[in-house]
Amino acid sequence: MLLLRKLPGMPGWPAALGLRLPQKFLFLLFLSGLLTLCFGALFLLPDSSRFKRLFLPRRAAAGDSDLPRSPPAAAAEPRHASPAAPRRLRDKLRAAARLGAPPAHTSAGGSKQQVQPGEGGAEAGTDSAPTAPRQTRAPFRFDYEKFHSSLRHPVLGRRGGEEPETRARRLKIKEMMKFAWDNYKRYAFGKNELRPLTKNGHIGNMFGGLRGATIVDALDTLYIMELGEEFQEAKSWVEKSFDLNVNGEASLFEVNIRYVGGLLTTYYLTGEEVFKNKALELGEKLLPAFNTPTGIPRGVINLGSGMSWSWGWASAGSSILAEFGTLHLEFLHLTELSGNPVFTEKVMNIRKVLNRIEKPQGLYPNFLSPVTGNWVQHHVSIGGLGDSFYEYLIKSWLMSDKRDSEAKKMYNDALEAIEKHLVKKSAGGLTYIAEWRGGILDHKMGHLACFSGGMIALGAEQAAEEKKQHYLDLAAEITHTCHESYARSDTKLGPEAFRFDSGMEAMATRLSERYYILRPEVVESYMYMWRLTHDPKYRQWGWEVVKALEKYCRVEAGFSGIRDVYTTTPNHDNMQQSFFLAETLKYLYLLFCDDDVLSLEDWVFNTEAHPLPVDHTNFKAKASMQ
Ligand code: DMJ
Repeated sequence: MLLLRKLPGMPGWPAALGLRLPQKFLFLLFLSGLLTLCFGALFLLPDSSRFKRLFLPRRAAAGDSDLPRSPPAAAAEPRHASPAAPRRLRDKLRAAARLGAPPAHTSAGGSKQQVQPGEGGAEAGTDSAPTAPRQTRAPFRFDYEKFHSSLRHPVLGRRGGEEPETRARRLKIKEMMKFAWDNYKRYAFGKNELRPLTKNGHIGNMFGGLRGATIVDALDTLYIMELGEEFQEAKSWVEKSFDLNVNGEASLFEVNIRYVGGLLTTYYLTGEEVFKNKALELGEKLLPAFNTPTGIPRGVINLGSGMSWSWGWASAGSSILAEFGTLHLEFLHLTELSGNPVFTEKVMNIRKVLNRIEKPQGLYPNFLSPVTGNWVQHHVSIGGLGDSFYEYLIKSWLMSDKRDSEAKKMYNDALEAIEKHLVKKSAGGLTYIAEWRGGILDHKMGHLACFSGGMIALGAEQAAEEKKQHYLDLAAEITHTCHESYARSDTKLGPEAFRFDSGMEAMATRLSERYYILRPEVVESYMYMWRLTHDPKYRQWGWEVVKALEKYCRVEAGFSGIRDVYTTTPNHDNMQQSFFLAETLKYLYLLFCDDDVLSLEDWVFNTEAHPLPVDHTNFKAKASMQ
C-alpha cells in the first residue's frame, strides 16, 4: 500500500495511465487479485519447497528433512496456519509436559517454562511455534534376560532342609493369604479393599479413581507364596480390567508405593510385559505433580487432567516429607525400564533441594513448601509424615549396589541427628524415638515408627566399624519396645500409637490411639532382625502375631482391623487393608523362609514391601547420579 501512495511532485501511476477515479478503483482491485493469485500458485506447484524457502523462515521450511518421522503437515505448518493451530500447539506442549520433556520453545540458556496445569503455565508459550528439531530416541528395550541372570539367588530360594515347625508355620501364613484373597475375590473383586463384615467392596478416594488396589498390592505376595491360580486371576484382571484413564484425586505417594511399586515388582519377578507397560504408563501420569517452582511435587494429583495440589490439611500448602521423599526407588526403576531419564531427574532434584536447605539441628521437618522450598513447620517424626523418607535414603544406597554414597551420607547425618535429639530411654528401660515439635519433645511413638528397627539394622552394615554393633543394638532395642507395645495389650496386637508419659510405658493413653488396622511395621522389623541376627525370638514374636491375627482379626469373610487392642471382645473396623496382603502377610511369610527367598543381596523392599532389584548391572539410563 505504501508503494501506491502518491509521491510529492510525481503523478500517481494509475493517474499516469489517464484513468478516472472509478476506473482507478477497478484497476487496483484487479491488480491486487492478480498478485494474490500468483503468490498462492507458488505453493500449488508440484515441488513448492524451493519457493517456500524464499518466503518462510529456514527451519520451518526445512520441515520435511529436519523433523524426522513427525507428520509432514505438522512439521511444515506455518505459524497460525489455521485457527486450530494454537490449540494443536497447546496440546503438544501439554503432552510434552506430561512426558516430562522440555517444552519445545525452551531455548538453550533460556529459562525453562514448564507446562503447569492449574498454574497457567501452559498458555504462556503458545505463540512461539516448536520449530526446533525433535530428538528421535532409538526404541529402548530393557534386557530382562540380562537382569535375571544378574541375580545372585533364585527368587524363591533353593528350598533346603528346614525344620517341620518352620515349614508348618509358613504354610499357615500362606493359608491366611489365600483366605484373605478368596474373600476379596468373592465379595470385592476389582474394588480397592474388602469390607469383610458387610461383605462388599470399598473404593475410597486415595487412588484417584484407580481400582483394584488389593489386586495390584497382592500380586507379588501371591507369586512369592506360589499361589499360582490366584496369581493368574490377579494378572488377568490387570490385563483386561485395569483402567488407567481415570479422573479423580489421587495421593501421589500411595499410587506410587502401591500401584507403581506392585507393578514394577511383578514385572521383575515374571518378565511379563503387561506389568512393565502399566507401571510406565502410570508413572508418566504422575509427572505433572512435579511442575512446581521448586520441583518438589504436590501431594495430590488428578490422574486425568494432571492438575495437582497440596493436601487441605497440610499447613500452608506444603508437601509432606514422607510423601515426596518416598519416590526414589520406584522412579529410578521407571527410568531403568523405559530408558527415559526424566523419572530419575525428578527425584534427584528433590534430593538437591533437600541438600541445599538448612536443617534445624540437622533434623528434617515434615512440611516443606513446594513453592519456596522452605520448611513450613518444625515438626519432626520418624513415624507418620516422616518415616519412609529415611527408609528410602538407606535403601537408595542399597539398591544402587552401594554406589550412591550421597544417599548414604544423608541417611547417616539424619540418623545421627535423630539419635541425638529424639532417641530416649524410659524409666523402665525401653528405648523409643520421640517426636519433636519446634524443639519440644512429644514422648510418643506411632505404630508406623516401628519400621525403624528394621531400617536401622539394615543400615548398620554400612556404618563405621566401631558403630556397627551400636546400630544393631539400637535396632534390637527399638524392636523390643515395639514388641512390648504388642505384649502389653490384651489382644497381643499393638495400638496405633503408644506413649511414655503419665506413668505409662509402651501403651496407648488416648482412646483415639487404641486401634490396630492390620499394619505391618512391627513384623517388618521382626523380619529384618531375624535375617540379620538369626535370633529365634523374632520368629517367636512373629508367631505370636499370627495367633493374635487369627484370634481377633479373622472373621467369616476375611481379616478386619480392630478398634481397641485392649479389649478381647473386638470391635471390628470392617476393613481389610490392601497392605495386609502386600506387607503384613508377606513379611510374616518371609520370617519363616530361608534367607535366600528374596535375598537381601538381590532385593530392596519398597515401603509397601514390594521388592525391587538391586542394581547389579549398573543402571544405564540414570541421568544425574554421579
Ligand atoms: C503402608 O502403606 C506403607 O507401609 C507406608 O509406608 C506406611 N503405611 C502403610 C502401612 O501401615
